[in-house]
Amino acid sequence: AQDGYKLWLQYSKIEQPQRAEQYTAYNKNLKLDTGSATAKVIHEELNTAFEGMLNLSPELNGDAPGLLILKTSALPEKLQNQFKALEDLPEDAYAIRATRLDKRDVIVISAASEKGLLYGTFAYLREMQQHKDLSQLDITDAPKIKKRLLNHWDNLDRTIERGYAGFSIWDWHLLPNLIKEEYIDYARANASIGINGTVLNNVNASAYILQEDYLQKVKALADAFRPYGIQVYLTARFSAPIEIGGLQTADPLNAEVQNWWNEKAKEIYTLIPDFGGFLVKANSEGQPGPNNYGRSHVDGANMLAEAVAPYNGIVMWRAFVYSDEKPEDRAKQAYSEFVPFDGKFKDNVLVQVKNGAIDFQPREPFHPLFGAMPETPLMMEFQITQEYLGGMSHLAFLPKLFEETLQADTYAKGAGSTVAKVVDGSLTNTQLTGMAGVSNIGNARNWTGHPFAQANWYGFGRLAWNPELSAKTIAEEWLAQTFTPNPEFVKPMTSLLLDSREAVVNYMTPLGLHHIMAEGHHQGPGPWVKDLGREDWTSVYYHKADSLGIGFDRTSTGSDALAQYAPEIEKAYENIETTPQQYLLWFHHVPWDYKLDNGETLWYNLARKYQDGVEEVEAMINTWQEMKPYVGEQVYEKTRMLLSIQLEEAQWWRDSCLLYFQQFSNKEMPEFIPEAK
Ligand code: GCW
Repeated sequence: AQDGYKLWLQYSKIEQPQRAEQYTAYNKNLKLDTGSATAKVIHEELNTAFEGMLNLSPELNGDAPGLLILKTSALPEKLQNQFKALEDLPEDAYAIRATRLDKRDVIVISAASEKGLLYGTFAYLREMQQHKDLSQLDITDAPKIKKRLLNHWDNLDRTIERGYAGFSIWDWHLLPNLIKEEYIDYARANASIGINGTVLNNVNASAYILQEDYLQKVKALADAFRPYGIQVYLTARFSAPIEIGGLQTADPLNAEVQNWWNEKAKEIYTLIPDFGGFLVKANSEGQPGPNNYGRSHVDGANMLAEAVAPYNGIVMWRAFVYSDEKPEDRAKQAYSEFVPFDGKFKDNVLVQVKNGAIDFQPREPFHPLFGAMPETPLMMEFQITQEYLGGMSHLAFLPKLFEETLQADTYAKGAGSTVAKVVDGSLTNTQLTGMAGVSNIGNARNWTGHPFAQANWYGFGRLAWNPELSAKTIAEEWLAQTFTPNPEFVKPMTSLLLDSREAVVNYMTPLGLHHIMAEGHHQGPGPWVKDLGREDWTSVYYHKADSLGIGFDRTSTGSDALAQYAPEIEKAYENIETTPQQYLLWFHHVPWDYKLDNGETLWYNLARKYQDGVEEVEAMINTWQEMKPYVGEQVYEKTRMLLSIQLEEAQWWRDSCLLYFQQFSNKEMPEFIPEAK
């Protein structure tokens, strides 16, 4: 059944006779050194894939191989020259070539490392699943980012913070003894898109994960993931020395505390020699941290960095801070706090920064920290789970959002200094680079709840490998592999995916509005939310609607958050006329009668956007109806029902936001807005 369990690794039967013939000719005889655990994984994957696509069990290491998967050093001498390019690339790089060997047409997949061979194999299978002509293959590819990580916000009781796909897949109770099939399929899926690390537990951390019994469970997972090139990481609760170590303090400058972390690191690395390191949320939303002891983020991060440094571990220190005391615009606080620390962190520390300065909104300008800390490796944190984009019920293709942030220009070193170049290190020649995605996976049968949320996991992985990939390419790849490469399906569905995120922006937070979601769970509208005990948590604070207008003045007449951006941006956005419309209300408090480019007022345009959002969901529903012949019954029905929920909720957003804002604008509802139900 097409219940979605197999994700994009469907390996559906190839019906087209010419393709099937070509694929069988290449793949029926396979040369592969199966000595290592990773090589065994490669062999198994090929068997599964060829069985599914071609009904073929390839012969292994016979006389006349059509597919050779060999480290470059093990290639027949006459082929070595064709793979020279790999010498200058990172060891995860691979090359795939259709070539000739002993008068035969062959495909060669080669790499310097076993991991490279694994990635090359998955890339090859990706081509096959898209029904590409193999006789022209000539691909050389290398990851542009070193640490490509999922962040699970999974708690030890298996609830997931902001998770919409069931409970955690980590079955702590049955670990370390039971290694579930799901763990292996999880590893396969991640390896297939180049993800090479996973932080198993929530950043709002429990210290218990660091206790001996839990570390045994973590070790079992690390052992299961290792052949797939996936390292395991944990979050470190800053107060763990007190909570599980029996110390009086967690002060990072206290020798006993330092010693406790050093010993803890030693204990972990004895069990898990390739443990990746720690992710830390400190002094943020009530979490403990170095500030509790009058110490800085640098003191805290460097202490942990020292503990894991002897084992090549890293520390990912989050910049998602906004202090309880300071009345400053929340959008400014991370920058204010972290920029002075530039260059002060140890070499094995990355500062992990969310894509925007507020919090994973449907649309945010890029975080001003990108480009502002040239002496510090900055790791991108995207949210794959849809905390603010409709949770489990809305179809929103996030690679479009990720692409928008990555391609934004920071101007840090003049025009063309994109966020992607900050994150991949090329702008400042930074060696340690990373990208994290807050996972949307749970124990749902199809992993992600919404069938189309799988595309966001897929897209995140592809962009972590290569942040220059386009959302369009990702959509096409994912659709072809998950459903069918038939262009009559892929073409309209690619448009649907690419437009879907803008639809959400339109019916939730058009024209630069943000954080007007309902309180706490963040699902559905709540522009009226006030008095949450702190001004910077209330929706009213973000939209600031009053009789004069709407929007948050972040120019020099307001919070001046704009001054945190490069002068090119600051200058353009300081002026309402030259501010991109999509960020209008992010940076300006705009009069209701202000005329936008189309000559209509702000009020009119706001209403228009909300209505556009609703109509875009209607269009999605129509497109989906036409896709019925191309997809399985189960996924068709499920998506159809989810889209109808999305439509209702889009209408709810439109009606409630416009009715609420109308109290301030005092204007008639434009005629295209249907009467609210
Ligand atoms: O997005 C907000 C969420 C919190 C989350 C926090 C963070 C893990 O509402 O649930 O906590 O950000 O990123 O730390």
